[in-house]
Amino acid sequence: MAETGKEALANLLNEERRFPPHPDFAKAANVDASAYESARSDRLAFWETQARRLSWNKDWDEALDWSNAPFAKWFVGGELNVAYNCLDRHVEAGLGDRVAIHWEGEPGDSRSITYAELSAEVRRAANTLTDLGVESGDRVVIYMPMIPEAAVAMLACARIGAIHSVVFGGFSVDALAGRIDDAGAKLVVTADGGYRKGKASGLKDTVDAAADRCESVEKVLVVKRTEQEVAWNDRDLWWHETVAGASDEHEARAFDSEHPLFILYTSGTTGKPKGILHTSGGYLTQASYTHHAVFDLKPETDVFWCTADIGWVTGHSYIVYGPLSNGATQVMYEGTPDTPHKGRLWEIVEKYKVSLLYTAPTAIRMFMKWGDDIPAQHDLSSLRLLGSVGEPINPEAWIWYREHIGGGTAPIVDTWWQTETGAIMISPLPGVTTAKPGSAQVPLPGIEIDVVDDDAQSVPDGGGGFLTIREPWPSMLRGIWGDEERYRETYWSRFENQYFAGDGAKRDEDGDLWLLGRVDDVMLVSGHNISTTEVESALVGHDSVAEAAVVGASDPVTGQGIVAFVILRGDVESSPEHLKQLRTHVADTLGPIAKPRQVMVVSELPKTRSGKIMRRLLRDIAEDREVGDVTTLQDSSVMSRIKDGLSSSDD
Ligand code: 6R9
Repeated sequence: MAETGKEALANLLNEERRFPPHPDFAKAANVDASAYESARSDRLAFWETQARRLSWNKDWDEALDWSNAPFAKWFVGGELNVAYNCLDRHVEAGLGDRVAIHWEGEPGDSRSITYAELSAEVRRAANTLTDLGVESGDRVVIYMPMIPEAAVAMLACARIGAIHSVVFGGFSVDALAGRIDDAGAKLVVTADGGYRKGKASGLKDTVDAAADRCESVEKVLVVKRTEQEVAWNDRDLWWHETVAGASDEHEARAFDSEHPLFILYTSGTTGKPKGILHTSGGYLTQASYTHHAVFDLKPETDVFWCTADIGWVTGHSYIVYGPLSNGATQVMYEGTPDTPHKGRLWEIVEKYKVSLLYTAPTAIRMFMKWGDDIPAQHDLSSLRLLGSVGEPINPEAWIWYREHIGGGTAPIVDTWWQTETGAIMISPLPGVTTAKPGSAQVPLPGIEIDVVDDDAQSVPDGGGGFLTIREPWPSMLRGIWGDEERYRETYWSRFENQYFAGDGAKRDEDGDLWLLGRVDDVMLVSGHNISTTEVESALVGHDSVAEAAVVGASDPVTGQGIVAFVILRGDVESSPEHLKQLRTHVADTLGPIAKPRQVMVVSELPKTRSGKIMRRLLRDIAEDREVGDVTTLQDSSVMSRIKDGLSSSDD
């Protein structure tokens, strides 16, 4: 641990396991080490080469205009149509019969949709949107379950130059109305409902209540999915009565490379949600290239599956734009992983012979808790690569994922990125990088990442600090919708000329990056900044623990004391002795400074819809306060259940 007072973040965890790529995988990989060299010798030329993987109606004059920093323009003067790039060009290349989406409904219904079919449906939807008065630059809110029409609606917007804003199908009337209002959306696309946890859950009533409050909404387009009763208003139209009958002839007009493509709201930790704005050419270039490079996609043979919801940026970049621009065949699943049974995901992997799987650490830890025997009942031998996104993956979860899902051989790509970055920024390249469990490792070719101290100076290898991005990248956000100042303030004011990501990180002795969680969550114990991630990983490293969340609670002696919430594996029974063991285990792994003051056993943790633990709420419990704003929780009743069921140990 660094001794100086300038230490930004302590470096406690030591992980020695190494997994080099299998030589056969490396030999056949889409991208080899030469990509790093070409990006290093000419970064902009490297990104121009990646942009040429797409089809442009008009070539660009300049790769990057950064003269108005922090507002970037990429592929300046170029023109393209994003939807054409995702669909029509594959059909024109003779791939119309290739399956684009194997869709699996929660109740067990399924549909396989080819590129020709998806392309035609998007053209019909584009004609319908135009008929409804939606024009280039207008905003459309999409509030849908995980059904193919969600992707169709997004692509129809892209095709006509309308800006989509997808809102999670689980969000409340308030959250939805706030987002509709902020964007001034003309149209809302929704469904009667969707299936989750074995039940039809309604969406239309939430849209009705939100639209009643929002003057901008002119029409509501409704897909029939669950066939439940819905109220009907003058502004409502059924999808099957409009889109289904529309013409499938539609010319894809070319738009400027910087034409806005979508807004996606991130909740952030406090305040009003930020509408993150993305544009066309640069975004698609990086979403497409990273999908090709990081997942090693072979479109002729692979079956890709990203389990994210479409309302999360991961669903935008790695269900819609990345995979479709690359002509991939992919799986899309409507429901939850435990419906009707805990092996549902593995049953789907087996059914479609999924070869590339992309999911979140929260899901992996849940599978660990459910037990090894569940995936073992299915043939998972088709899987040849696994991905992780959303949070740091604890080394033990990484090892479990590789062993029990990846057959002990599949490489794992731990991909760090954000809504704001648009696409993957830090990740191993599966054919190049010797993997270290728990580390996202290296910036992708063409991406300049740093870890800096409070004074914006790079920390040496072995040091910890703040993760920053030193150079503009193609899929970077172009601002916050309607709030230029907040964009500068949030991302560009803490360090001069560097993008501040809000994450803590350390650089190990080899220069590899380890993400350490949000800097807002860092704990200050006896003058040391300790990351939540390292303590959580140490706890998950104990045989009995499936999942852990730690927070710093104010402490009269140490400033903050570490309070841990743990979910135990399978049938483990807790006892005061066991909880004491856990505290000792952390001290043995990381040093006495990181020993939790208190460990509490819980059966669940408060999470956002993308699976991120909301430590702010746990801090309220640890400090015995009223629990704060729970509106972005996946399940808002979880907090009272946690409070009621606590059992804990302290000295
Ligand atoms: C894609 C996405 C962004 C935040 C990010 C960081 C965390 C995402 C991670 C990771 C460690 C990874 N995060 N991937 N932390 N390792 N591989 O998640 O976007 O929902 O905007 O969240 O998620 O804290 O800053 P978003």
